[in-house]
Amino acid sequence: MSSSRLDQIKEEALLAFRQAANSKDLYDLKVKFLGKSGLLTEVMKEMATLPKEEKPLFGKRVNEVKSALETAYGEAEEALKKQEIEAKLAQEELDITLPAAGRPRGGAHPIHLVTEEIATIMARLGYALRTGPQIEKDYYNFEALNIPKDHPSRDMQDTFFVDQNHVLRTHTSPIQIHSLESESLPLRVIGTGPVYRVDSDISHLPNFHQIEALCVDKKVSMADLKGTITYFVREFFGATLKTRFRPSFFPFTEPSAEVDCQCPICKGKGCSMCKQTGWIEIGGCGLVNPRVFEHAKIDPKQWQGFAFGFGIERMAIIKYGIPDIRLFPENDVRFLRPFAGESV
Ligand code: 2NL
Repeated sequence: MSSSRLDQIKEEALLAFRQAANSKDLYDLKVKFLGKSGLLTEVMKEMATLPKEEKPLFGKRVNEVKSALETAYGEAEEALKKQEIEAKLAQEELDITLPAAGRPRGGAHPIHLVTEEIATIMARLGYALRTGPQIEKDYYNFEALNIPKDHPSRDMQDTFFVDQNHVLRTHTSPIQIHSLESESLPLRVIGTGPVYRVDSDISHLPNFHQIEALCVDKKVSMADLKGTITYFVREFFGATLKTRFRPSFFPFTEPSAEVDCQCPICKGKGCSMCKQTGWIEIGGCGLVNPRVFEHAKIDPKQWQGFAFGFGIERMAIIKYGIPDIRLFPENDVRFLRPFAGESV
């Protein structure tokens, strides 16, 4: 009786495993036939009622059936899993042409763009770009530039001191001093980068940017300086704008001048940017003071030079009509995006 019951369970289980509609049903069948209180366990319990001599053979048969069912279960499980994955894949449609969620692109900062533009214009005149250290010895920032010991810029109130002998450079001129010391003459370089001053109000930042040009050659004159700046202003601000020079003073140039150009916003007619004057100051210039050459061990009787310097924030403000210098370090994307060539 037990033996035929065993065959019956086996046939029933094999059929049921094969016909299971999904993994869940199949698992329930496993519990029903092979589980701790399943049918096969029940049959095993009957073994106790058998005569002693039939027990080994019966036990062997139960084990055979058990292993046959386990194999069948494994096969059925695998087949169902495969089926289920295929059904899922057929149902889930993956549209690889769908655009991904946008990721905003970065762009160059306007200070960087203006620096590049100035460097590109000056490169056409043969000027090479130099940067240099932002921490300078007192000598390079002041002494070599003929800035006297009692000059206000040497005061703690105006300059960030790193230690007694080192400062955060207050202008880009020390870059040019390094060039004078290390490069061969004649020389045409522009020095650019961040500079630092103890200064912070609505129109001044403690950290801003400058660009300076230095030309050293034989028989360099004020006419060369004016010609170079006039070319530069036309290229940078617009071909029709005039440039004018007003006498001024810098310790490192003699003679010295302030450079004005016709206001690029109103083209010289008068507006709020140029305070109705039609002119706007863009920087300073002059012929290299012979004392600067002497510091750099260059013979001022043999060599002359001119130099000029601009504030980069100021150039950008004038060119693009930017209302507030504090926008530059703020990094508000609404301000930066149009410069990066993206709409707001
Ligand atoms: C300004 C004025 C200026 C210079 C910078 C210079 C550099 C050397 C020798 C002589 Cl190594 N001069 N630079 C000269 C005149 C003016 O900058 O208003 N900058 C924002």
